[in-house]
Amino acid sequence: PSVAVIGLGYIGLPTAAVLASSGAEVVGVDINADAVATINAGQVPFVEPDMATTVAGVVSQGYLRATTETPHADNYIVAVPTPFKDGHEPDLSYIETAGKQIAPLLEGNELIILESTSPPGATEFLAETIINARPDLTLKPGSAQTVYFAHCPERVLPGRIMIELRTNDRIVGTLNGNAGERARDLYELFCEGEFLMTDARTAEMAKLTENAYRDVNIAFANELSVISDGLDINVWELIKLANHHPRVNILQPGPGVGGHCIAVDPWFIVSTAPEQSSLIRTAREVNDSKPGYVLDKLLPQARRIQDVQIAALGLAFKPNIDDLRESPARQIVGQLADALPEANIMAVEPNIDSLPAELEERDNVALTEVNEAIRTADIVLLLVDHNEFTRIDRTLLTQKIVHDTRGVWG
Ligand code: SAJ
Repeated sequence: PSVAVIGLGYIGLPTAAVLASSGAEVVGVDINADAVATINAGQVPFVEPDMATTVAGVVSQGYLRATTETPHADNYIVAVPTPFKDGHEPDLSYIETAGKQIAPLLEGNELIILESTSPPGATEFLAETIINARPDLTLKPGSAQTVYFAHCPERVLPGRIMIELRTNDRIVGTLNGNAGERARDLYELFCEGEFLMTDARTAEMAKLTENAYRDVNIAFANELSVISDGLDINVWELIKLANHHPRVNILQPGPGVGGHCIAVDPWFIVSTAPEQSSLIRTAREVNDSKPGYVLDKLLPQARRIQDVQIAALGLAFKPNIDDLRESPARQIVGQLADALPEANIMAVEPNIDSLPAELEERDNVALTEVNEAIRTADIVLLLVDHNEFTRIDRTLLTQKIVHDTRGVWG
């Protein structure tokens, strides 16, 4: 089959690569000409374990090529971003643009799969965008002019994408006709998981539900951590004990929830049903308030020390990756730098070579090696449980004020 993957980001590129390595003829489309050139040279524009070798292989064998011009294909996979605008309203403009790019190329009988995480109704919106641009086409199944739409949300975990693309179960939501069956046939080329067939709207909501569930559970843990602080209880011990119960499984508290999924997707539910989503909204607010709570605990201590030296361990949004997007650690370090102009903040992030621009330009923040930072620090603030930090020699921490937001040092 011929497949065009629209959007070569964190989901589109790995998906294009595994499809191509399974024998499909894949064209990847992206507006970023640099990313396109990089891929066509057999390289990758971002790091994901095992992706580089797959991309290099399929590009050199001619199964995958990248372009900025959308081609005609029998199957389209739309994997563009769905960020939110101010007020946490979903921004469907990338989906709309993708639809307008695809519409003029259609001949009838194509399958268009939306993979982007989307608010309920987004697949219908994509279909309407295309049918409005091409009134000669139809959603009514069975004619030569029918175009078929399905929603197959991605659910892969960054850092394990190349494995989980093949092994995760796959939700397939049909908008019209046999779109779901056709989508399943396509994904079966590489996906060994179970296929769970439903309608497009339920599929959209299922993806949001998974991430909102995790967000609510983490918010519960974060709320417990604040309660425990006031009671002089170690929240990690508390949760470990409670989790021994066979029907209790509480996640871990931390300095906040980051990344581009769990901190974003629940808002799509809230904006769709604001009156009914009070728990989901509150969970988001609890998790978003956690960086401020960490700062409120630390700042009074820091202000009591002249020319205070602070080691801030970790900038990524979660352990053992280089992804700093929507990272609470990064936000905390930025706000520390604002609040303490006289401090020396040693940011430690073993997975990057240079600080992000907003920290790089500060005089009081420097990227520092972990042992050096701990040695000179008055205060050690652990923000991310990277392996490099969990295994450090604890004796280095005696004499220091320690804020361990991940509970890794007991
Ligand atoms: N976190 C905690 N405590 C925990 C677990 C996580 O504070 O116990 C924090 C992390 O530090 C991080 C954030 O939550 O800042 C999110 O990390 P994550 O590992 O929970 O999830 P993501 O955002 O990397 O990936 C999620 C996954 N969804 C679920 O596990 C339900 C992934 O499978 C999805 O494909 C992905 O979102 C997505 O793209 O939606």
